Amino acid sequence: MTARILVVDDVETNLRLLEARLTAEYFDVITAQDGATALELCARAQCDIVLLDVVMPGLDGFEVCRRLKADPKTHHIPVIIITALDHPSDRVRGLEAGADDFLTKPVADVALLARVRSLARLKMLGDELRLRAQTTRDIGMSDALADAIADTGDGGRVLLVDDRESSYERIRAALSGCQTVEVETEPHEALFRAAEEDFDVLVVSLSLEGFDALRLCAQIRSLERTRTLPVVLVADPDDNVRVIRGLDVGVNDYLMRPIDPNELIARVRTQVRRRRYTERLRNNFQISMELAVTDDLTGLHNRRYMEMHLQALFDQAAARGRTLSALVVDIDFFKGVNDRYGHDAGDEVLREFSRRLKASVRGIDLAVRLGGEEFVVIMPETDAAVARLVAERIRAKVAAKPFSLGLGRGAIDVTVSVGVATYLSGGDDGAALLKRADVALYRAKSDGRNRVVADAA
Ligand code: GH3
Ligand code: MG
Repeated sequence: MTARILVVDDVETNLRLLEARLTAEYFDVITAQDGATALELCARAQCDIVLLDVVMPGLDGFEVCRRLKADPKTHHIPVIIITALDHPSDRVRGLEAGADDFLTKPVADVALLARVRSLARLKMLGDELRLRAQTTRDIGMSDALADAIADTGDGGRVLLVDDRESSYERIRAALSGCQTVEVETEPHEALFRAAEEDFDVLVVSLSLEGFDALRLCAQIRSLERTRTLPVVLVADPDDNVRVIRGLDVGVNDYLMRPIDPNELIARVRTQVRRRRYTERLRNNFQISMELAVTDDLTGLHNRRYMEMHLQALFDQAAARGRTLSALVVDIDFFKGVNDRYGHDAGDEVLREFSRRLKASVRGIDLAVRLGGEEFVVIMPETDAAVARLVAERIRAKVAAKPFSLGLGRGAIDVTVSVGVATYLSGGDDGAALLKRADVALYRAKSDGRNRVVADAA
């Protein structure tokens, strides 16, 4: 998938120049000649990255950037500010407006493409996470965005990998006002610590003695634990070629020596904010996924999860020419437990039953609480005879030992009835299988309960 870049400049020739260079690299390019148009295009989700000129009539680049970053709809779009004014204070203004990066006119091809590529990669990762969060109807989503917008990027934990004392002392001094900085002079140790500890950003000196800093960066990118950890390079001005290679291996940002403390602060802040934003999305996604597929009371899978996965299990069984069985398990006279001992006691019985159920099935079996006191077990690669045995094992495990009601309320005898059905190749589907198991369960109930009945088919 190619990224779509919005180029914003009031001077037509500048627009065409950048458009031509980006199009030649197969980026999709759209243009705007003023800030208001740019904001509108972004709000309509028309682009992946914005290249923004600073000096424009009306809204200038800083203001456009500030507005993009303040709006939850456009907050996540990476912005590169392009300026002709080679003043360090201007770069810092851009970064403080929330820009993800800046380039100075005339824009060098390599720098332009390296930056655009690395931001495009990051944007796509972020998009994927946001999409997944939306798919699971994540309720915490808007909180994550609000937090991200309010986040100043201060108070992060920085691991500084640098073996020259004069250099790391300068960097530490610049950052220590707003971040917690730990220095690591040993690159191997740095990799280990990055994986084991909880850092927000890695700042790496490109000129390490006797070790290729780019190797460290590549290792950071390849380890599962550190893949998404932001890396900022600090380079000497004559090291441009290696900086470009660094961006190619996935370094997020760089600074040239002599270090401008304000620029360093702003760049690290940007990475800390970005890191926290992605982490929040990731956590939200995990929590909402778990909530979406788990039953609160018992920790078993829920009906929704079963409905999502039953078809896949069927397809797999059909493709491999294997069989598959389903059990429907229902607690006998459960209403009586609630009536006699209270709802809490009933809940405790459901929990204890779930533990016994789980202990009676294999890891690959899908144990589900359908709702109420009705449970389903889907067992891949299990024929009718084995399914019956498992059902009988569950029944016996429940009947063998009284259930504690908790809180010194004593214990009671509980029994279950089980209906069993096995997949017949051709014609059957998940709903039909469960229906047959249900009919068998009904017979187990009417035949006197505390028993297993297999579907006759
Ligand atoms: P049978 O042997 O025919 O299955 O009788 P039963 O009493 O188990 O079946 P019935 O469907 O009449 O009652 C089910 C009861 O389960 C009714 C409902 O109050 C109770 N129940 C459903 N969900 C929960 C729950 O989450 N916690 C508790 N404590 N009770 C629940
Ligand atoms: Mg029941």
